[in-house]
Amino acid sequence: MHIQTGREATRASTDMLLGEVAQAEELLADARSRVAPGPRPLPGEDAHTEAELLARFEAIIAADGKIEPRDWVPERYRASLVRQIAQHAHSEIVGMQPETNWLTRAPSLRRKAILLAKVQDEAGHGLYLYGVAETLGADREELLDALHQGRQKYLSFINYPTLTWADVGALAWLTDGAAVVNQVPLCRSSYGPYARAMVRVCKEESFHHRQGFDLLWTLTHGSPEQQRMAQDAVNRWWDPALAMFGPPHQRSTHSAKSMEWRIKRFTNDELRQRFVDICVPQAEALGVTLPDSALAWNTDRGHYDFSPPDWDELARVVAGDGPCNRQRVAHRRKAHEDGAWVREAAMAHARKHSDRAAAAPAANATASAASAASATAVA
Ligand code: BYC
Repeated sequence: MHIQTGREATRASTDMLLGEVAQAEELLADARSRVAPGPRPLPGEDAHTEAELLARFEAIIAADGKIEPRDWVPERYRASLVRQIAQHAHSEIVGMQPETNWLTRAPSLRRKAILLAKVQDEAGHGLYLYGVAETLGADREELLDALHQGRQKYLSFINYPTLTWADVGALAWLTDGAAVVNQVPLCRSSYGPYARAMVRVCKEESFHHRQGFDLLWTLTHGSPEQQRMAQDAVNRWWDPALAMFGPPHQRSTHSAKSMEWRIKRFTNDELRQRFVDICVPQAEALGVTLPDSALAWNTDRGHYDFSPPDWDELARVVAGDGPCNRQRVAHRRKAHEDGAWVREAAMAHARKHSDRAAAAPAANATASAASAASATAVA
């Protein structure tokens, strides 16, 4: 009998997750055909009552179709999506900070290039997601104000420090790994623009996760000092990664409604369990120990048993009292202020372009009138 090695199991789980992304991509392509025919009513159309609009919305959800930006949606659906997508976008852009800390200290040109690419990807993910929130009528400036004033959140793990180079690997292996597990089902989210953004994001996050694994692999196969660094970083990032999935189901305020609307497909606990089951063979392949004495295979359940993270700590960090909350928000505000001139220059450039485009037909019309007049004069 062939026994799967840790490395084979690691590759198999990555392939499985990317396979699910590919399936979601196919479902997205034919989502239109699953929706009952007929015009999609818009708000304000007298012909449709609110009850008809709601029935249409519910039919799209029930058929596992996609809601698109011009569709009528109940206000609670819209608000809940904006809340989640804004939190997601903020997590991407504030999440660049723990890693940029190490860009200037990467141990080789190759590692530096990889890390630069990863951090740039995260900026890109933030942009897709703010764009998705805008399709729901949100204003990007207002979302950023809400982040800077602490009215909107970003994920808790970002408020922990990256103390050594090994943290760059552990953060990517564990938190990008958790992000992929969490986001693969979001590729099947009922909101079309969010689902499409997630397909691309998941493919990139999968690369982030693999480069984290590769970085840690190098350290765990290096000197005893490097092995100790890798283990220490894994010890510190395990609980923040588990907490990324959110509170347990009975304490989750949004899950039930989000699942009914097919924004989310699984509970926070189901996804957390999936992550643990995927991580254990990967840890074995790396040669690191996961810091949980309760971690054990449970034959009856067909899953690993594990200890939950400290929920009080999660609540404290989300409320703003983690090790780096103040530093992260202050840095974000400063980056926003420092970038004001770039935004102004981009807006001025865009205005110039649209003014030129608007003036072009008039200028062309004047030119052709003049040439017609001169042609007449010659004749
Ligand atoms: N940290 O009812 P619940 C990345 C909040 S970045 C902070 O379960 P829901 C990366 C939750 O927002 C991309 N807050 O909520 C970047 C809610 O608060 P509000 C990461 C948390 O929405 C750089 C309240 O607690 N991916 O990967 O059903 C480098 C109640 O929770 C947390 C995403 O952002 C937390 N851990 O489920 C490396 C995924 N957990 O809004 C990597 C998108 C919960 O009522 N988001 N809260 O004030 C989601 O999938 C869902 O929103 C969550 C929570 C699973 C996070």
